[in-house]
Amino acid sequence: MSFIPYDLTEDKLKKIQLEGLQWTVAHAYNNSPFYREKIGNAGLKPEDIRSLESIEHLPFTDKDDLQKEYPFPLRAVPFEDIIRIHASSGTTGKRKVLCYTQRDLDVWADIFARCYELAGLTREDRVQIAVGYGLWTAGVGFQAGCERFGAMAVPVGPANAEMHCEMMIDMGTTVFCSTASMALLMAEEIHKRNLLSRIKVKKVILGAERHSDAMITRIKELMNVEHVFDIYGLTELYGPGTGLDCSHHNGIHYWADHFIFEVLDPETLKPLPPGKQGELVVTTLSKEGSPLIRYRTHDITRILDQACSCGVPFPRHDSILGRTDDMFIYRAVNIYPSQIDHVLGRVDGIGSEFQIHLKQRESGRDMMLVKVERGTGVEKADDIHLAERVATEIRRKILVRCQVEIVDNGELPRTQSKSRRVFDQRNEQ
Ligand code: DLL
Repeated sequence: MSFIPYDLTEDKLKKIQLEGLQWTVAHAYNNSPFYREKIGNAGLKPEDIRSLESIEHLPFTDKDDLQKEYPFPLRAVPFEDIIRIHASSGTTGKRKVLCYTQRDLDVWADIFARCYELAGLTREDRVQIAVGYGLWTAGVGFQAGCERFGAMAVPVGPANAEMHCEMMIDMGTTVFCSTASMALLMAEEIHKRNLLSRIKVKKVILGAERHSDAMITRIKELMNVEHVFDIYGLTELYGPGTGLDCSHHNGIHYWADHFIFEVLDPETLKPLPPGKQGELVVTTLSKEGSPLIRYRTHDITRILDQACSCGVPFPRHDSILGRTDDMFIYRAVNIYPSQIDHVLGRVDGIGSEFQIHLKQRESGRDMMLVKVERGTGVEKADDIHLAERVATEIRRKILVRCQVEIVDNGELPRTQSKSRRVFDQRNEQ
C-alpha cells in the first residue's frame, strides 16, 4: 500500500488545489467571524476565487492574528467538532492555539505516513521518537504518522541520553526522530559510549530547527547512518510532516494537494520566481478546525522548480534557511545566523556548534563575538590561528569584523529541543 499518490499529474494537482482553495475560502468566510471580516475588508467574497491566481488578492494572516484571537483563533467549526488542540509557545505574548477536527487529524496522519514512505521505511522499521509530547505537535505527530504507516513506534519522548541509548539497543531501533540538536547530542553520546556496534539505527529524521550541512555530516559520521532526512512543519499547519526530502537530499517535497506554498518578498509581499529566496506563506486546502489563508510563516526558503529524479509527483522547496525574525543588525549589516553557519562550514578544523553574542562597548559601538567549537582531534595550540581564519572568512563573506573564541569540543550546550544561536545583550546593558 502506498500513501504517496504516484499517479498524480500536474493537471490533477492544480484541479485539487483550485477546489481546495475555493472550499477553504468559503468555509472560512461562512464559519469564522475573523476570516469573514478579513476577507470582507479585502472586498472579496468566496465566489471571487475563480482561479489559482486569485490567491494573490486574498489578505494575509500572521501570528499576531492568532494571539489577538486567543484562545481559539481562526476557529471555523463548532466546539463539538474539535477533538484536540495543540499550541506552540510564542516567544512573546500568548501561545498560538490551533484546533483539530477528526478529519484534520486524519489528513495529518496520512501526510505524515507519506513522509515515512518517502524516507524508505517499511513496516519492519522501529521508530524511536525523541521529541516532546503534550501541547507541542511534535511527539504525537511523529507517532500518529508512524501508526498510520504501520511501523513500530517507540515513543520515548524527551528522555535523557541514557534512556534513549538503552531503548535504542533493546528495542532494535532502526529510525531515530528528533530535533536537529537532539540528533547531534545522541550521535555524540553513542560515540562517547562506544555503542555503535550495538545499535541498528540506519535513518535519522530531524527537523524543528535549522541545521547546517556540518551538523548533518557529523551526525552521519558518529552514528554511521545511511540517511539523515529533513522534515518540516509548524504547529499552525498541523505540525511536523508537511514535507520531507527524498533520498536524493535535494530539497523538501511538500504535500501540495493539502496546501499551497507561496514564496514572497518579505518586504513587498509580492511573489518571487522559483529559485529566489523569500518568506514562505501557506494556505491550507482541507483544514477544517483552524484553516490558514496566506499565513506568513516568517521562514525563509525558495521553491525549486527542476524535476527531481526520485519520481515523486510533488513539488519541492529548499531546506529552511532561517527566519525573517532571526535576522539581527550588526554595524548596519543585516545578518542571518545561517550566513555565519555557512561561513563556518567552509573552515577546516572547527566543529558544527556555534553561538553569536552581541554586546555594546562603552563607546556605544556594537561588538560581535562568535564562539565556535574546536573540531575533534584538533590541537588547542592551533586556537589562535583557527580564530583568525574564522574572523577573516566572516569579514570576507559578510563584510563585518568580529571576535572569535574557540572553545572545547562539546562545550557549547546541547539541547533536546531547539538550540538558541543568537544572544543579543545590546539592550540589556
Ligand atoms: O517545530 C514542528 C516540528 C516538530 C517540525 C518536529 C519538525 C520536527 P513549531 O514549534 O510550531 O513546530 O515550530 C515551527 O520551526 O516555522 C521553522 O522556523 C522551524 N522548523 C520546523 N521544521 C524545520 C526544519 C515544529 N526542518 C518552526 N528546518 C518553523 C528548519 C524548521 N526549521
